[in-house]
Amino acid sequence: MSWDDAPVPPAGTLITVAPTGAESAKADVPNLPVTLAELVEEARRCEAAGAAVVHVHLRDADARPTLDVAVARDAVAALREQTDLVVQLSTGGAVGDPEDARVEVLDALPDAASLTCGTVNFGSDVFVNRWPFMLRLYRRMQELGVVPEFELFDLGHVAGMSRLLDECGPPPGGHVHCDLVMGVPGGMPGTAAALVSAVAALPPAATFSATGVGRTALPVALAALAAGGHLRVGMEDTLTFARGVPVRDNSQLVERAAQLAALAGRPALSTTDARAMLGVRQRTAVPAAATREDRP
Ligand code: KMH
Ligand code: ZN
Repeated sequence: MSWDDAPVPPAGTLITVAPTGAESAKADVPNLPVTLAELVEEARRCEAAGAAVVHVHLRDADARPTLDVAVARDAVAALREQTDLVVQLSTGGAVGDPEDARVEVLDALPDAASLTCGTVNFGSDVFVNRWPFMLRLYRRMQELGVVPEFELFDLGHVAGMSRLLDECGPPPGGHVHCDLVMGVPGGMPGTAAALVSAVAALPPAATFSATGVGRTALPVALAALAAGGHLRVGMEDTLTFARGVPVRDNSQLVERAAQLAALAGRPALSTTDARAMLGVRQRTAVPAAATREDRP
């Protein structure tokens, strides 16, 4: 018996940044990245700080949430050109967005896209994800080869994800990765106990990241690392860096996530390793010299 016989945790930590979201208004949060230029610049800084995936919500010319496919195509192209991040489009959009638009945004052909696995109360609203819609979204991702990230806001969503996998088979790339979105009023609380319960219910080979909204950001990040999970951070979920201190920008949150990951002995994964883990196609069009590992 050696003290080193304990199960080996994953070697690195996948850091996803969710820089914009659909819930905050630019008028209230002036440093929120909403234009394409702001999004790309923020993404570049977050990549340099340790992010490997960018979860993208789009805004129109008036900074309002949009699922317009042309806007999405431009964002996917610009992010691919100027970063090596895995580009994950949101299909959740804003509460109340029509189902057709939430599916059609996949025509922008991102590397990956979110797929929420059930309906949930969302503050004073309801974020509706009917079972037939989940099936439609998942099947379209399978057709297009877009890798899903299953968004789980509640314990019942874990069952929704398992039901999708049972009925439709594995996702493109073959690997199941989900994100526990915790602390939304109406969803599961952002506590270590809730995280442990959700993780215990995941399919055996699945990996997970977790994000805690608002003041649950740090406890959830620490619990996720302790449970062998990965991290999502960003201004979609957190606008306060510490009590009474507003977030400076998304890279500040990524830097802190990378520090926590390093302290946990599982430093931030490179974009190449993130692709391998998630089953996302490697960038064949990008010369090796342009990947993050090779940049000065
Ligand atoms: N904005 C929320 C209603 C996702 O991106 O897929 C949904 C959301 C989930 O953010
Ligand atoms: Zn989102």
